[in-house]
Amino acid sequence: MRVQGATRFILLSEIVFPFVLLILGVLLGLFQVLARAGILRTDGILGIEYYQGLTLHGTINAIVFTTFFIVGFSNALMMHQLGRPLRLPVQWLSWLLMVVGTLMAAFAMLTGRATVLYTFYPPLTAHWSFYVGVVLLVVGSLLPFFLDWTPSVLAWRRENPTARLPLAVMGVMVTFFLWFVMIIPVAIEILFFLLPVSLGWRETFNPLLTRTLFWFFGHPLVYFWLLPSYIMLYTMLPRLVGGKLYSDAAARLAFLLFLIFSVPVGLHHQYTEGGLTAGWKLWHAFLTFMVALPSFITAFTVAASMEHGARQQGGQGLFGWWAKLPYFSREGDRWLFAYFINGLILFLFGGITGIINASYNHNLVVHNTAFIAGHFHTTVGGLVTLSFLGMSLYMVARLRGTEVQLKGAALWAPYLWMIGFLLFEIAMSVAGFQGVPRRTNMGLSYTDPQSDLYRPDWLMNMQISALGGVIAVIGFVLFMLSFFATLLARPVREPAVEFPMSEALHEEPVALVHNYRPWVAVMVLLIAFSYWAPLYDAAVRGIKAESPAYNERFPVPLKELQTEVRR
Ligand code: HAS
Repeated sequence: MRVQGATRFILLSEIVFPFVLLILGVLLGLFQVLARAGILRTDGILGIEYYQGLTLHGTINAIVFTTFFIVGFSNALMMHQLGRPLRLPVQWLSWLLMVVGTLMAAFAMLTGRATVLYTFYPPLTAHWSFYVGVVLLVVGSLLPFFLDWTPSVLAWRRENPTARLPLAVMGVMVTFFLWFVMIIPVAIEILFFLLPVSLGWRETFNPLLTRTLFWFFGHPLVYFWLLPSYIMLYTMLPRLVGGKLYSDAAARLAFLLFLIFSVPVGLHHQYTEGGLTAGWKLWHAFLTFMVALPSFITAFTVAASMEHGARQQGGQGLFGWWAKLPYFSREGDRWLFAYFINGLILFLFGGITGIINASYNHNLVVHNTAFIAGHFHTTVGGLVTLSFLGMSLYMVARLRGTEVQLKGAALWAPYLWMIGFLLFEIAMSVAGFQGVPRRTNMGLSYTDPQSDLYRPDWLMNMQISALGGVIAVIGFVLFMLSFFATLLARPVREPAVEFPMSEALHEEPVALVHNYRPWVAVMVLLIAFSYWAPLYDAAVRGIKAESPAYNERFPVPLKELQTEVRR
């Protein structure tokens, strides 16, 4: 599908703008690992203080880069799959809100007014521009879903009353419906508590309630990141390996299971928090195991699709077919496979560590340790980032009408990223068992021989994790070279929106995966059931300590400390 003018500008900038910010995010990640290993012993770099850098690293990489990419990718995919142009007024407004929101949040973080980490836990308080920026980014990201894709899907349905909704379209709609639902609690947190305190309209907030609202959003957020990767794995990866998607119904079932299980699990981030009843934590633990189910389905369906493709290429035997996958192929679009397979390898570790985190009693060993950082660098930092990077390069080449440049660099990048983060993950997991904390400038404490806090037994794993971080950053630099060379190369064909879409091998006639109403009903009921009591605990009868705002770099209006502890 040809693309020109404003549509092309919007799509390209939704990929390129966050990527430029990601460069800063990745650099600050390098600073983190070097500081934690005691190689850098400073409380800042380039004028950016350690926790300010950690806030920028988390917010840019996990919120800004992901949100922009997901909107840009979904815009292009919806155009391609439904064969309809984008509604430009909606897209301009969405683009403007996202860019202005990002710049406002960036201003607050870069000037030290929002050193609150990406979880913005109260009583840490940011300047109002940070919260308003986040709100604008989120509102902007939702506009295309409501005002562009939904009307397009309805129109498509009217024109094709008997056809099945394309799998990729269904994936995008589930992702954004989930995004809309999870935004509700965090919007309440920001609009009713954080923003009023930051502006001086309220004096205190209740940390337990605001954290509970945050994790109501915070865990489904990870599936907002993951589902676009799954769309690529189901609808594109099979074609790249010369095969077909093994089961269309299994893919749809996986998306629908995410719809019902992604949200009511947030208490697994709060197992150690007082004031919430143990029984409800256990209930959320059970549901967390349920949300791993669609990922298990994905593991088997994707493996079966790869096997089908490899056997079409002559692969034989129980394991021999693995050798027929295009690990280092430069032919056509097959280079993209390297991004998916390396992401999948990392996600095997991300999945196992996630299940360890989810286990109520194991979590007590790993919570707030380096283990958690290991986990999320193989999930959001693994499969999600690699598939987003690979697809960014693919889309930039198509939208500019250029060939992918420096294909060798583009091919090696995901392998280095995978090796780096595998090393990082293993070292951080062992370190977590040793008790190494997360979110700590260890270069000025535990890995500094001059410090009273020095822990020589923690040093080796921190150094291995730094080595992993350096290898991954070398991979990122290779990617960056290929990305910019491709962006700036001379066009050789018409700019287009194109994707390597796969067919399905089996399209089972399972009515339930085509009827969304019962799934949405179960989703709403399960969320209501799982959250009414924790919210009641947090708001009314748990540890209800009203806390004043805290920000060391800008004064938050505050009259006096009010603490009220109730049973
Ligand atoms: Fe998580 C904390 C539990 C998935 C991200 N998670 C985090 C945090 C982040 C994060 C960012 O229960 C930190 C938040 C913070 O700052 O405090 N997580 C889980 C569970 C899953 C899970 C059960 N997480 C993710 C995904 C993320 C992500 C996905 C980002 C995209 N996580 C937790 C818990 C905590 C947590 C607790 C709180 C910990 C604490 O105490 O603070 C599951 O969804 C995972 C299911 C995954 C699988 C893997 C399937 C494998 C596949 C690959 C197949 C490979 C193939 C190729 C076919 C079951 C699909 C093989 C090829 C070869 C060559 C071998």
